[in-house]
Amino acid sequence: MEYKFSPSLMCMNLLKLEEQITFMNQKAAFYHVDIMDGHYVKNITLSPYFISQIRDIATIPIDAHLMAEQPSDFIEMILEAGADMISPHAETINREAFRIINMIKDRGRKVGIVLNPATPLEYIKHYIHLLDKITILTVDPGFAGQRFIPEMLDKIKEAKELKNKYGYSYLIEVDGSCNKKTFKALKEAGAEVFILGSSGLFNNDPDIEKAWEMMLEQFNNAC
Ligand code: S6P
Ligand code: MG
Repeated sequence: MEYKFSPSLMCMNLLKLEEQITFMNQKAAFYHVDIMDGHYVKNITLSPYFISQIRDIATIPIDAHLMAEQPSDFIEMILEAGADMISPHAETINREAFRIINMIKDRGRKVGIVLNPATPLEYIKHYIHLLDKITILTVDPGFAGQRFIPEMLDKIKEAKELKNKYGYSYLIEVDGSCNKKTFKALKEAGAEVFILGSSGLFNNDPDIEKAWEMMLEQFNNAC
C-alpha cells in the first residue's frame, strides 16, 4: 500500500511559506487548504487568494477543503485561483450535489467530498461513484489541535469495504489529529491519505525538514 501525505497549510508557519512549500513539494502528495466562511464553522483561515499565491511555487496538486454554508458561492473563485481539487462538505452540497460535482469536473478538476464525524457514508450513496476522494473528518470541523474521535475508524473501514466491493476509485483520506498516536489505527482501518496538521507534522519541529523526518519515522513505526 502506498500511503500519501497532505499537509494542512493552515497549520504551517506562514513566515516560512516559500521555504516550507519548496521542501514539501518533494515529499507530499497534495496540499490541503482549509477555506472557511466563518458561518459553517466559527473560524476563518485560508482563502482562494492564498491558493493563487502558492500556485506559482506548488508543484503538487492543491486541494481546497471548503467549509462554507453556501459552497457554490466560492467554487468559481477557488477554480480561478488554481485549485486542482475541490472538496466541499456533503452536508452543504446535497441541495445541488450533482450540479456542483459537474461544475468542478467540467473544468477539468477533481472532486472530493468531506464528511463530518456525525454524517454517515449513506449520505453520499447516490454520487459516491463520481468521487475522486472521500475525506473522513476525525474531529468536528473548524479547528486544529482537537481530540481524535475513535468512532470514525469504523467509517474508514466501511469506505474501504465499499471501495473494494464495487471497484470505486476514490482515495480514502483522513482529516483531524493524524499523528503518532493514531497512525497505526488509521492505517489498519484503511486510510490512504493522511492530512498532516499541527499534531502530526508542524508541531514536531520549527524546521520543516526535521519535522517531516520525525513524522515519517513515527508513521513507519506505526505498524
Ligand atoms: C479542521 C481542518 C483540518 C485541520 C487539521 C489539523 O477543520 O479541516 O484540516 O487543519 O486537521 O490537524 P491537527 O493535527 O491539529 O488535528
Ligand atoms: Mg481540513
